Amino acid sequence: MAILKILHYPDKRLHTVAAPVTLFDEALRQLAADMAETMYAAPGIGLAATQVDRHVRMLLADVSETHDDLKVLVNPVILRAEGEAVREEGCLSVPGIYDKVRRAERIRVRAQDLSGAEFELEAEGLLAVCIQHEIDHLDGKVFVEYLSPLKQGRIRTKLKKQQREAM
Ligand code: K1U
Ligand code: ZN
Repeated sequence: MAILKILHYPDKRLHTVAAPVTLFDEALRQLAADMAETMYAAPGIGLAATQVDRHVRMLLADVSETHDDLKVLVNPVILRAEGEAVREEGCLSVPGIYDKVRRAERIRVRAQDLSGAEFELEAEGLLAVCIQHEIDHLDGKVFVEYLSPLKQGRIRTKLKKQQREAM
């Protein structure tokens, strides 16, 4: 397994729309294993393939405290979204920035597993928020895009400065 490099906002590659997965092969399983290692090491509760510069529709989520409830969703589609919740979000691609975002409170998702088998999942609370956040990544959207243009500008300036200082 390997720890992959996570792209940081405002990297343009984070705005790539990921392609559907059509091949459920060993390379896909290896990518999922590497993404899991990367997510747990970060540490994070979710990770989309987009964030590690692989533009295929696969996301991981594990909101358990014990890191033993890994969910791998390939080609996820939200079938139903209900209610509204405003929660503080973070993002491994936007380090050190946390802000409130309004999303659906409960969702039903259809996805495929690493063998290509279809399944459906009901999620609520943090898991529902996390899956919506990761699907946004697959669609090329970063959570800061829900914030005001003023906040987005400040975040961009702060992260560019951090990146310059790290060079
Ligand atoms: O997509 C990502 O960048 C991962 C992100 C997922 C997420 C967090 C909160 C709300 C919505 C989506 C993170 O995991 S940020 C880190 C984080 O929230 C966390 C890290 C360790 C323990 C608990 C939470
Ligand atoms: Zn994120």
